[in-house]
Amino acid sequence: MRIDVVSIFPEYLAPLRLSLLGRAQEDGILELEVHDLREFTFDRHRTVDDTPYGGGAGMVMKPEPWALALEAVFTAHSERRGSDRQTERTTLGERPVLIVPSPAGEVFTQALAHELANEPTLAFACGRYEGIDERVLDWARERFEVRPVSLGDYVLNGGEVAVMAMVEAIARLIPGVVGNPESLVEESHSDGLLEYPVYTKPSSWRGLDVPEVLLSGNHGRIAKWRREQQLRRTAARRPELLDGADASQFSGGEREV
Ligand code: 6GU
Repeated sequence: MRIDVVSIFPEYLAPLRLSLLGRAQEDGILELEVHDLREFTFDRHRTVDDTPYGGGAGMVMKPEPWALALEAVFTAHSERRGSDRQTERTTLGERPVLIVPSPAGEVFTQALAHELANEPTLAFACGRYEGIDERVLDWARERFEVRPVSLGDYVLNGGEVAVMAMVEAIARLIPGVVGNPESLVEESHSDGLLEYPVYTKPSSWRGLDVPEVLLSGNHGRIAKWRREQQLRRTAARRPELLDGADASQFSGGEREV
């Protein structure tokens, strides 16, 4: 997968070169390019923002640098998707996806991460200040499938931290990025529920014991206990998730994976 990020703070994205994602880049599974929006300005002060029409607090990101930056990204993605098309990985006429991190976007979920992990290319446009001139999104829709996406109901200073979270959630679903694909199956949200609690050695630590069932070696009992823990934890912490979960999956018997 090819991922392009446009930001006025490219250094903010440096941690995406570490750990599993860093390895994926070395292995050629993931290609990550971070672009400095200011490279697409031509004035002495490399200006990327201006005052909002209609008044109000803060500054708004100017459209011109964004158009140039996104054109450069679009060209790279077209070439990539063109070569993918020959190997039938892309459907003709599909626009590349452009994610615009914003607290005013649709909420990022594991389901959306899975959907985006199937794309051959992804672009992210990191806004700062009060946001990007809305016309940039309208203009970009002619080339990209534009999706404003939020991490949740709170406000960050800009899109960079949100992009780190989204890129990590998406990239780890690409085959080969996480060493043991089994670990993707039993984690939180993979079946619509929170994951069960986990323990390791020693079996008794500072007077606290690992639940006896986990030491029993009885795989049926362990699976049942874990399923109950998932339901109990989800009911306590995120009851709204239970409405969407398929209850029949948890009514007994072996867990389906
Ligand atoms: Cl994606 N961006 C910003 N700036 N704030 C957020 C967010 C995104 N998601 C939650 N808060």
